[in-house]
Amino acid sequence: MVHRLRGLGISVHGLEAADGVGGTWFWNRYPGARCDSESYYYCYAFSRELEQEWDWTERYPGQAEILSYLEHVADRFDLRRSFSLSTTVSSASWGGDRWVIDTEGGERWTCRWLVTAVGCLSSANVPDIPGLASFAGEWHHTGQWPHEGVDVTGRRVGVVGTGSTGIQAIPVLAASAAHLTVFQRTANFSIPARNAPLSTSEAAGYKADYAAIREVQQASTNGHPFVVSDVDTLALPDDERRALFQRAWERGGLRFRAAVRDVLTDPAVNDETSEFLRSKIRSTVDDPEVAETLTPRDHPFATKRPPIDTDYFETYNRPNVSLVDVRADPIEAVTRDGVRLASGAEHPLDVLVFATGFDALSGPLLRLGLRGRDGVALADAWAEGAATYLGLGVAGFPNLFTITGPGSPSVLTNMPTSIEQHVEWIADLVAHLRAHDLDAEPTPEAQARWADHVREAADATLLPQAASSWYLGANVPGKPRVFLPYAGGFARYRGMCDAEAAAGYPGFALRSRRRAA
Ligand code: N01
Repeated sequence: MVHRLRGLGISVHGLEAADGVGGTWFWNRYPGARCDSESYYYCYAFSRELEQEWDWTERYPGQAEILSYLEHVADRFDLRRSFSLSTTVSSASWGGDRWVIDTEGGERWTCRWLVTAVGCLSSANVPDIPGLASFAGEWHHTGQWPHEGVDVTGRRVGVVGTGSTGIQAIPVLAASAAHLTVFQRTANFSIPARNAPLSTSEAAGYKADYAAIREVQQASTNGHPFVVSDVDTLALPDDERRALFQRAWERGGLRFRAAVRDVLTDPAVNDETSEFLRSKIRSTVDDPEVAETLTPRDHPFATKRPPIDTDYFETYNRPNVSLVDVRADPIEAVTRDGVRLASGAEHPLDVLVFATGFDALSGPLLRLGLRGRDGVALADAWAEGAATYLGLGVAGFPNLFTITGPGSPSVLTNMPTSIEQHVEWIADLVAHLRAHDLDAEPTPEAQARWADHVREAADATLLPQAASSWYLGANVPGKPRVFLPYAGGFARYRGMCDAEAAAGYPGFALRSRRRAA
């Protein structure tokens, strides 16, 4: 965004809480942290030179490699001079004709346009468990992992949470811990990632093919360069259907979904797919009781964000790993020595890891302390749940634009693709506002229509069936239940954003600054 606005000749400055660049990849340094999108397309597309000069080394990039890439981008485009690091925004208020931003360090910034790039998954959700402060060992949330690392060699480690993060961290922690106890509340589906080094010829092939790869991404439902199969899996004989699932399983990763048409819209297709994945858990995990506890039965496959893994289910065959079902026997307290369950069972621990996710999508924006027209706090405007127009702006908050905000495809897509689409769209809007000396904010009518459409788009899929999903805000106690991301597909969404711009932004109230002055 900074690069793009600079290109328009606009004075731009970035405020960043961390003391380095990298965002999610700066903070999430837990053991096993790796991207679920493949490296050749989990990257920027705005610079052909950048695409060609950067060499990815693995099918899925690890945290350290992505962080080096982002540091390279910051240097390559000379971005650091436009950022203040270690600068946490404490509040931002619309002052009538500009935004006034205060930081925790006592600085004050003003700007005409405020663009948020705070990410969707940056507000750590640490469960409020009685006694945590009394724990004599060390505890960490995966999204705030110590930069010096945590040596678990020979120690007793507990992990709470079996989402994408827990599923990545558990096998790596188990390899060095004396004992690993996994506290599972909801069993999850997971597909083998099948990570491997990227060969020179594969990497060269991707580089030669980027124009076509980007085209497929732009036309896709979720920003991944996968063409969704047109095979009607239900029409196949059982053995052929299983063979299709098996081939997709062997190829691994998020592209498993692309092999199964209608998996998120047709319950019968989803049932077949979910049953195939459950059979894989049974055939991988030696102890049938442990396998049953690990088998998801409360939500259809992919209605919660589907994790991908390296040896996740295999890890439960290790003698130093135990699984505790905290749905059956909930965590009652953290004690000085470990975790105590409602039954009174005690699990002594030296290290406790919370892989418990985030106050997703709305949380990072609420933390900014935003106040719009008439001093209305975003927290009040969103008391019934986050509402935006196109996920790009909020009624009552002039000249505020939200990269991958709630109500946009964001977390249902390959994030760099959605981020770039928003950056381009916001840059065009800002150029329009500057050219015509206008302020802009979504109209309440457009925002209400969009909220209806976001709901309809989710209801046309099986996604709302996952009752405990963070897509719905269900993972944070007291958070309003609203389906937050837009599930209507990336290409369709991009078309709607383009149409909004082409029509002169009819969903926005555009006010002349001259008249206001
Ligand atoms: O968080 P999650 P995450 N007691 O919310 C459990 C992205 N990501 O950090 O399902 C006990 O998915 C909770 O249980 P339940 C990706 O988009 C990407 O794993 O609520 N358990 C669940 O098992 C992902 O989806 C990548 O019943 C508690 C877990 O903690 C998103 O980040 C890698 C609990 C939280 O799972 C978030 O994933 C990792 C409690 N009080 C993540 N509270 C890559 O691309 C929560 N849980 C690499």
